[in-house]
Amino acid sequence: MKPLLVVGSYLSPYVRKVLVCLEAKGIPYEVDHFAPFFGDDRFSRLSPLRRIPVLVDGDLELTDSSVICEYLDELKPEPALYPREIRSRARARWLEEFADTRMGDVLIWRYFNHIAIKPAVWGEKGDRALTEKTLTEEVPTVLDYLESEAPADGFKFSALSLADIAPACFFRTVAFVRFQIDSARWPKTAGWMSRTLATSPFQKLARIEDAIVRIPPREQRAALIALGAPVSNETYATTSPRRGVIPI
Ligand SMILES: N[C@@H](CCC(=O)N[C@@H](CS)C(=O)NCC(=O)O)C(=O)O
Repeated sequence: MKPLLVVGSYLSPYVRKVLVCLEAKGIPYEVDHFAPFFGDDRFSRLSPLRRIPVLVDGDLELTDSSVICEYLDELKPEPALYPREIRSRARARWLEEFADTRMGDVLIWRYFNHIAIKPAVWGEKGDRALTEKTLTEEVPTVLDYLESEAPADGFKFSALSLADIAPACFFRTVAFVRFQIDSARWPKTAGWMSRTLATSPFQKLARIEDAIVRIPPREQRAALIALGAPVSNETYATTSPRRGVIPI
């Protein structure tokens, strides 16, 4: 099987979702690693919203992590990453949507963006008042909701599924800026997420992520190659960043 191409950064929670699915299913892949802002003109055609991840499978080009994960689950059904039973399957999709929309907004755009992306990509200072407000007001509402959904042990729907993977992907990215779930206040969520992050797909990716997270974006590709990560020969990246399509 020719490796699929994943376009996007190893450090993105949405890209991680796709990579975890590929790893769990044992589907061969290569990664064109770059933050979305560095995409060239060809990237704008590949990803009309200039967002990552993109999956390229021959002449099929897909954007949006949920669309891609569903495609992968249909492409190689075992192990299933959405529950088979339709009510659980619908709930898993909801938890995935909650993670992508709400956790993306709170943890990535109103927190991680101001601590990591603005300085590293744009050379700008982040809004510290906003990150403080996010931590004290918004993050607890996210964690309260997850606590109401968290399983006391194991995974949300017995086997590992997108209901576990999607939220864990966001906590992994904010762990880069030292965010940790307060296990005294949200014990079930802390346990659920640490069990999910301890699974082998997450662990394998963590070794790669740890090797690049503290080095400048422009040096990360070379570091990945040195590490033996499955980096594509071709890239949709260029050297200077540009603003995205959707204002954030
Ligand atoms: N709903 C999309 C969201 C993807 C997304 O927002 N990706 C971020 C990277 S973490 C991105 O490309 N942002 C660039 C932008 O919004 O301009 C998905 O699930 O793939």
